Amino acid sequence: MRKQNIVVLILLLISIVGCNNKKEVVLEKEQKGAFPYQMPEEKPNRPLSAAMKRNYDAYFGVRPESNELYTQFRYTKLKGFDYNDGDGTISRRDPSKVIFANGKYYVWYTHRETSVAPIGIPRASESNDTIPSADWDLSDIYFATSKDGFTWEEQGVAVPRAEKPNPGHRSVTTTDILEWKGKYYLYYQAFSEAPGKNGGDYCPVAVSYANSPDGPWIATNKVVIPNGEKGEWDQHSVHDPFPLVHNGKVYLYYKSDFGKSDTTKMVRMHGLAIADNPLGPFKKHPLNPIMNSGHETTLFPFKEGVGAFTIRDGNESNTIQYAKDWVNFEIASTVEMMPNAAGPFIKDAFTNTKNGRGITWGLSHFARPHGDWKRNHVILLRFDCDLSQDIDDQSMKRHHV
Ligand code: AAL
Repeated sequence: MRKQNIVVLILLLISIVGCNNKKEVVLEKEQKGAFPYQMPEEKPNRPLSAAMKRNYDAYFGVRPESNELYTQFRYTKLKGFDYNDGDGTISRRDPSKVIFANGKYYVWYTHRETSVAPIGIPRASESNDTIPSADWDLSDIYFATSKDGFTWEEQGVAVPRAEKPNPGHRSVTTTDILEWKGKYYLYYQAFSEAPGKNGGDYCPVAVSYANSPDGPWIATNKVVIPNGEKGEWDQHSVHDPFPLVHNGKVYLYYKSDFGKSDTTKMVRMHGLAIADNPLGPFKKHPLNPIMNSGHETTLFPFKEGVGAFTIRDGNESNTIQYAKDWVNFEIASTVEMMPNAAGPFIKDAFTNTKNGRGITWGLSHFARPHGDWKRNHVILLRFDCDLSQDIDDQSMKRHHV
């Protein structure tokens, strides 16, 4: 009897497997033939090539023509900043987000005014205080205002270099703005030695605050986002602080240049630090780094999550990414000609929104517009884009340029 049962069981198994194969065969027979003219909206239940599988997967799940997080970028020269500056001795770079207050737009940025130092000079040492070692060495933070976002008026220094030995006495750069309970906070890279000395831009982040965007700014002379401990990914550089308000807290995203110290092998990734109070203490997220590519940080609340520009460096450069939980980023689209160091105008950057509207313009920077790589000179530009829930015809987004 037992033997018969085993034989029956084996025959049953063969028939099931056979049926399945038959089902596979039946599917192929039913679906045989060219891919249909009207592209199926949903992933069709038929044998697909790797490329067509990707066409329906999360990464490419939404084609650019209907992807709210796809955009092209347009650039406009600004009026009011003297682009020539004589022989280009003034560099303006790494603009903050743009805010609107007192009936006008405000932006803050790194401003370096020194004799023109050719690129590639031996990295200046601490003693060599007159020759900048980079576009952002020996810099101060300036601000400018505008009525329309195209014509700007430079207002002068907002945050000067600190007094020795306070953090930032060598250079204060790459700032960003937070508005919180009626006060304003500028976070910035606080260099205490020449950027590039010993091969890396070693600096933490410090903060100054004011009751008005016009200042006066009071320096806390305190580091609020310290370098990581020795051996941690962000032990050297904490760059590009980018604060937003989410869940009633300050979410401050930043970038670190880490790994090999010489710039050709440097790895650049982004981290997140969160605080209940703009002056800290900030707690670095345990999942850091939370983005594996990119350079300067640019993010924007979008629906319940946050969008991010991933520019220039890394496997996922030239993408726009999205994190529903503000921590775990997925690729939402691949784009081109992304703005460097973009500081967008974000209506709901600080409103603790649960439905971010997105962005359509801001300022960015452009290096060596004269094409002479031996001459440091960086200028500010305006960028326009279509990363907004308020654009009614998403399909038009591919036909701007
Ligand atoms: C920028 C930013 C940081 C770096 C340097 C100035 O693009 O990534 O600020 O230190 O370059």
